[in-house]
Amino acid sequence: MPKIDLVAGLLDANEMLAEQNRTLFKQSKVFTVNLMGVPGTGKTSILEKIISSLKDKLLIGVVEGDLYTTTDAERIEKLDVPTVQINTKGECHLDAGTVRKACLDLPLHQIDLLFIENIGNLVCPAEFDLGENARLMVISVTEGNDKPWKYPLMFRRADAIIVNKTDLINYTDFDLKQFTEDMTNINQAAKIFPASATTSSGISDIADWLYKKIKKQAK
Ligand SMILES: Nc1nc2c(ncn2[C@@H]2O[C@H](COP(=O)(O)OP(=O)(O)OP(=O)(O)O)[C@@H](O)[C@H]2O)c(=O)[nH]1
Ligand SMILES: [Mg+2]
Repeated sequence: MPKIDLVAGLLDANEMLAEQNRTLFKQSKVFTVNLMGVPGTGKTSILEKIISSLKDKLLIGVVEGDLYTTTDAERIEKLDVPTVQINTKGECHLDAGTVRKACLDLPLHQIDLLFIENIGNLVCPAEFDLGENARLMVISVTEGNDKPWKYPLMFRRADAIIVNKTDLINYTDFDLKQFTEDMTNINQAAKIFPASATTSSGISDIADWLYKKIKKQAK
C-alpha cells in the first residue's frame, strides 16, 4: 500500500475513535484539554500550577503521555488528582484509541476537567484529534520566535497558547509583540497567555479562561 494511503487510513480511523471519545466525554460531562508543545517547554510544570489553582473548584483528572517514563505522572499524583500514564514506547503522539483505553482507568463521571499531556513534539500531535474540547499549546521564550511559521498546523489548531518561561525573557531574543503579530496572521482566534510556571505569573489568567469555558459548556 502506498505510504500516503496508509497515513490517510490511520487518520481516518483516528477520527472515528475521536468522535467516540467526544461522545463519551460529553456523556460523562467532562471537559477535556489536549496539552501540547515541544519536550521541556514546561507542559507538566504549567499543569501542576493550573491544577493547584483550580483544584478547589473542579474535580480534575490527568492522562500523562510519555515515550517511556512515569516521571510526569508521579509529579501530578503528588497533587492528589487521579492520573493515568500512557507510555507510547517510541510513538511521537497520542491517538484517540490510546486515550480511550487510558480513560477506562479513570473515574470519568466524577471528573469535571481532564487534562491530556501529549508527547513533546510540534508536528505529530497536531494531526491526531483526541476528541478534546480545547487544545492548549505551550511554547517557551527559549524556543525562538519562528516556531509559528515553522510548525503552522499546531499553532493554527490551538485554542490558546501559553508563552512560558517569561521569567527568562530578558536572557533571550524572544519578541512577544512580534509573536502576537505573527499569531494574528496564523490563528487570530487563539488566546495568548504569557506565563511562567516558575514564578506563577499568568497562571490565574489561564485558570480563569479554562474555568469560564467549562462553565459555558456546562450550561
Ligand atoms: N525558568 C523556568 N523554567 C521552567 C519554567 N517552566 C518549566 N521550567 C523548567 O523546564 C524544565 C522542563 O519542564 P517540564 O514541565 O518537565 O516540561 P515538559 O514540557 O512537561 O517536558 P516533557 O514532558 O519532557 O516534554 C524543568 O526543568 C522545569 O523546571 C518556567 O516558567 N521558567
Ligand atoms: Mg511533561
